[in-house]
Amino acid sequence: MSFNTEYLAYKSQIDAALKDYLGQAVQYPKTLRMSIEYSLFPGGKRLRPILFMSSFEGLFNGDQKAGLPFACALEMIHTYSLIHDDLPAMDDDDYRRGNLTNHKVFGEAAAILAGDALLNLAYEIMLENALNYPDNLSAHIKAMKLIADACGAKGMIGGQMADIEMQWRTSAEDTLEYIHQNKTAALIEASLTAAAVLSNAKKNELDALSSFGNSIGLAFQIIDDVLDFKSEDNILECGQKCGKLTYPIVYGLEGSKNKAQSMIDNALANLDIFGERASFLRQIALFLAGRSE
Ligand code: GRG
Repeated sequence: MSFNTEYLAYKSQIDAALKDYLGQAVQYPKTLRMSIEYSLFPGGKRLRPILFMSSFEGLFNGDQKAGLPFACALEMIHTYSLIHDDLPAMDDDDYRRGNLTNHKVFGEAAAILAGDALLNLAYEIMLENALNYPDNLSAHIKAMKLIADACGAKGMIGGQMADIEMQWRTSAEDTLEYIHQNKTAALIEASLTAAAVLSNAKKNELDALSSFGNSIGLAFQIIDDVLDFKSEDNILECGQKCGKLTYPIVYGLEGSKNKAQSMIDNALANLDIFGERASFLRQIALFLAGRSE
């Protein structure tokens, strides 16, 4: 099967499961339902759930039924973070994925509540799933905790706060790393390590996936930053005006590209212990390295 076919197969499996969960989760109040649905569908790349499913099934032979609730929960958490990130109090964006942002369509109150509901729903479905696996309950709890940690105050929320407030740490490099490690990389890393923990994987496998996830997460953010800049002039202008700390501002355009490449190399090296079983994950890393949008 080609990489694209396999990617799309995972994506349609995840989309179908998300539709099911949404159907069961909320019909009334209608605005809440529509606001959630608007951001969840058609959605984006579904990167985090695909990372989870491809490692859970591909590396550890995990059972699809046990994994899908985790995959959907990861996408729900990601979607909540984007809805809230776009709000006027945060990034104040009018468009996401080429469409009006959630609050522009449904208003700020509905957008805040849709995000809250998605975050809650993520734990509702993971907890309900855990009850179906009493023999593996401790692994379910550990995997959920790992996800909770990644998106809490010591993870995504902390990273977002630091990004907004720009409280300086010891240096620009250190501050930048803290922000993106937490805002972006933590949930990507947890999408892989949760699969390992749920599968009771060996420590070296967990460590390898953790390092793989962290490296692609940071590379993903660096590439995202690089795509926002067209030239070194552009960077200087933004450094003076936007007040945001990004990789090109700290490392320059070429320096950032080199940094992203070395992270992708490190990510790939970490997959060696899995041999052929990791070929899909390898291709995801290469896809992220070469993405143009
Ligand atoms: C509001 C607590 C809270 C956190 C928000 C994720 C996040 C933290 C902010 C998003 C800001 C941003 C543009 C980060 C760059 C990297 C990133 C996470 C991009 C969006 O993720 P994709 O590309 O999105 O996986 P799609 O559209 O494919 O779902």
